Amino acid sequence: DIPWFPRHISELDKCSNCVTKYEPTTDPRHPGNGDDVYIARRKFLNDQASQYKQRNLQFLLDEGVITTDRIPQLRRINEYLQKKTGFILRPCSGLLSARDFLASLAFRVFQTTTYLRHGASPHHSPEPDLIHELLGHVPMFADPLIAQMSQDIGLMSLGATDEQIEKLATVYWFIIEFGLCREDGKLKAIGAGLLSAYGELMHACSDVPEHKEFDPAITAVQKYEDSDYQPLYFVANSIQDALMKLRQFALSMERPFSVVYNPFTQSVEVI
Ligand code: H2B
Ligand code: FE
Repeated sequence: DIPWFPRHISELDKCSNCVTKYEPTTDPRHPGNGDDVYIARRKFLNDQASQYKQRNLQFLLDEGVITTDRIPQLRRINEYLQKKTGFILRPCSGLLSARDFLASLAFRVFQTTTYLRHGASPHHSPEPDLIHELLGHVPMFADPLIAQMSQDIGLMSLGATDEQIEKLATVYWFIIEFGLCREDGKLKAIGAGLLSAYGELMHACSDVPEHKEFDPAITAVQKYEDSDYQPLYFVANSIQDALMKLRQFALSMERPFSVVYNPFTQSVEVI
């Protein structure tokens, strides 16, 4: 019994199941809990995100990608990314299930939140927000090799078992979200979760947490912290090296069929 997975980019309309936790409406730990203005703004944005349907995006050529005087618009970023690597951002309304998130990568689609973290806690965000997506993830998707490896990992996730998805998600977490690498003997952040959270970035590169060498087989079964700073980080040689190992790890997973992506029709064919 193979779990359902998207066969065409338009079926990502069915891949927007949010993991409901850490909501400002219900969770007293959320800094926006009780802030009705913030909750209403976030609801307005998330209602739009959940209405979103896949379609060809209209690119405006006469506008900048990111400017200091306004919140960047997905359309402009997409225009830029499309030219660089063919990746596109599509709005989503929160942390997605690992299965849905990884399935999207198979189509060179990055599901991105459009709300901002609450102003009461600017240095750390236990959930994705626009700053995390744009500063942490988007630069990676503008790199052709990283884009290709991300898509490969996405393709390997399609129809995978829950156990395989859990392992992929764990390695993804420790590398793409919270990974470090060593450069000239110094620790540098490669993970999007660190690049978008100044407080945790300082913590990660200090002597306080434990640092272990990145090895997907070991990393895949490591328990992680998702509501506070990590007590343990994995260190790779470089982001390319880390993604290559993650891709290799994904390719080694058993699956009773294989998939081929057809970029002309934006479809996955199963063989
Ligand atoms: N959902 C959203 N909206 N953004 C992410 O960056 C994200 C996600 N990352 N769901 C995922 C999970 C990832 O860390 C792995 C695959 O679980
Ligand atoms: Fe992320």
